Amino acid sequence: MGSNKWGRTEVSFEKPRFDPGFVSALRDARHVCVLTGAGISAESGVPTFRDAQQGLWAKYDPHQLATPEAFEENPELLWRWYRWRRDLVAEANPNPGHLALAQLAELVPRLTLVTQNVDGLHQRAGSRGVIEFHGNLFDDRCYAEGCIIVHDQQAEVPVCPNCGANLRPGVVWFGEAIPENALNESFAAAADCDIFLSIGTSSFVYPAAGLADIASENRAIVAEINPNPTQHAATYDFAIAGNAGVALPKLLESIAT
Ligand code: BV8
Repeated sequence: MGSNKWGRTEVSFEKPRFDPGFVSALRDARHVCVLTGAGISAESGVPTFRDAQQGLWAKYDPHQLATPEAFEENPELLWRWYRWRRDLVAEANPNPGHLALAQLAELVPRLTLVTQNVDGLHQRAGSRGVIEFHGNLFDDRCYAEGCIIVHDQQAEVPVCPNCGANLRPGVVWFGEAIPENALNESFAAAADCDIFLSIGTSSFVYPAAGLADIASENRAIVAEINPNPTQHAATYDFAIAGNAGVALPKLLESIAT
């Protein structure tokens, strides 16, 4: 791990210890920008993208499935996959990591929460104004018009009542553009923040993974929380090696004292 002006912050599961410089910077921050990935929902029982898919989905690579090409080729298969994920997420609950981020928003002047996750668990934890960079698992959209459609169809592949095209889950697939508002708001927050916290993401998927670079180029302190340090850990100001559900509540305790 590289050295940096603050030193390295290692969090053990037993006695998480944060660098005092990090704690005071967070306590004094004017604007904190947080990016979360699948890892923050792992302790809620929602498998991450890198975790092996479960059961009958084990033989599928999500990076191949989450594409418009896969949907056009086999909409029935895609709908089975997304319904399986919806059922799994519906059984899940926000964990202490989600709850800590909702509390952090009350402790700092401004917090922007950008999530790559589509599970809605941040909102269920009480976070407001969540920027869903990759859409939401529970929205249905017309494949042709793009608009959200509320319906009660039970068909294997529901169709748009306006134009008859297939409906699709309201998520952003690989090769698709990020919703413009989400992109612009996230880029602006990353450029404005004093501290950028990257939590539970392998930082492989762009443009989400580029937010940390924007923050760093604008002189923000950049930190990650991940039990498995990412390929960026050595260049970040801090790399907190721990599970979000353990480290985030302890971090809140540190700044509240
Ligand atoms: C776009 C919704 C252009 C769907 C998702 C080469 C270089 C750069 C970019 C590209 C490239 N080739 C292709 C691209 C572009 C591509 C991309 O980045 N590909 C990657 C694979 C290289 N990106 C795109 O296509 C994006 N769009 O570029 O558009 C464009 C512009 C204009 C017009 C047209 C097009 C769109 C990407 C969005 C894809 N959709 N999700 C769905 O969910 O079904 S992405 C999906 O994968 C997830 O949403 C998530 O964002 C991502 C997985 O990332 P993570 O969240 O990081 O999850 P992962 O499993 O990888 O890691 C989990 C981490 O948690 C691990 O590090 C683990 O250690 C940690 N962890 C585990 N437990 C815990 C924990 N951490 C904390 N606590 C714990 N307890």
